[in-house]
Amino acid sequence: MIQYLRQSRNSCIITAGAFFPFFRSMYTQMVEVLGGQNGETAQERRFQARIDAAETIEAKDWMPEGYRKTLIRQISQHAHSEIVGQLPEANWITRAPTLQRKAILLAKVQDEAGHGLYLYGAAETLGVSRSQLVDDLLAGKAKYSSIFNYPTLTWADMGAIGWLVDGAAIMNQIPLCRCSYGPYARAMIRICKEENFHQRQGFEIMTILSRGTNAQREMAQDALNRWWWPSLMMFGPPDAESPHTEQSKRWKIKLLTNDELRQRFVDQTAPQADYLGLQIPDPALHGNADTGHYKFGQIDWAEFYNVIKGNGPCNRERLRVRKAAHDDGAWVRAAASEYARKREGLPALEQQI
Ligand code: BYC
Repeated sequence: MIQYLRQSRNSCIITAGAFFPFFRSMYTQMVEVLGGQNGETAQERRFQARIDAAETIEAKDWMPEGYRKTLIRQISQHAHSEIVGQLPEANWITRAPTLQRKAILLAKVQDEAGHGLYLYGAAETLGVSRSQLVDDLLAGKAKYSSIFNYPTLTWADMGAIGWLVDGAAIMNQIPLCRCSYGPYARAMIRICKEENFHQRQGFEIMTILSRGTNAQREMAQDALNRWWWPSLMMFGPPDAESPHTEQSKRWKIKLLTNDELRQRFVDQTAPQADYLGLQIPDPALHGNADTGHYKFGQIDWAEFYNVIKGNGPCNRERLRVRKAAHDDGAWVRAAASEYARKREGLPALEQQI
């Protein structure tokens, strides 16, 4: 695998591993590059020009260390979110109201596992191992989405998660299908197709409940009350307080800012709540005919920061369950590694069969 070892602001060494021996002869040398404006090296300027020209960056291409690190951070957080995100919904698989609902929920939760795997795979192309990423999660060093630290108290929460949480996820992730890093963008295309189904199944649960008995309508309203504000927090802190947005936009790791995506989500979701006959729990929410956007009330950012620091209602429980599942799976990983090791010893022809 290629490793980029940054030496100083204006120089870097690029080494290529055994998989790309020709890189070794071409590039294993100190590459002196001219300092440019804003302290950018010529190599960094060429890289930015590729981004500005909407070229896709691939795993073997040169990239600034900051770009690689930002991608690893974002993609791995995203992968962890998919994996931890299975837990709140898995809580309802055994209690789904019908066999059909159970089958749908089971398929959705399995999809989340698949999304996690595509994303860990995309992160691995950047030279980090999956086991390192998982260790960071279990040690509490890596983040996952704040939204999965809230409890799922009723069946209506399955509807609210699909409608709001997957709805917010799609809003965030559709632009990522056009992000600058090829392996991430391609993983996102596949994920978004499945997220669409997830969002629709959630909205359908909410539709049935909101047209049902009084008790069902109340249950749907209660779920909306609890999931609305945490869903708005999913998009991250306000732009003015987001340390990563500006650089990530420049690198096209993010295509839109946190506030832009949040506004789009509110604009899309408020009319859907009207259609359901449910009340969004925000007295300040109103459509503005002049701007074509909904204005909404103040988000409780103290709650958001508290959750991402590890103090949300379910943070400890989520990590405890995740760690137990990881420990329980140790024998599967050992068996798979042993199987792979034995296969590597087979002649090439047999390996292909
Ligand atoms: N939760 O400068 P900012 C899903 C952190 S999975 C926790 O704006 P960035 C689904 C942020 O990491 C949904 N932490 O950062 C799955 C940073 O901390 P560090 C997951 C958050 O990266 C199963 C700090 O706050 N989606 O939908 O430019 C079932 C400053 O923030 C959160 C993705 O991961 C948060 N909500 O922007 C159903 C999408 N927000 O790292 C559904 C990909 C911010 O410096 N990720 N932080 O310690 C992104 O688009 C971006 O990473 C974010 C944050 C918009 C989330």
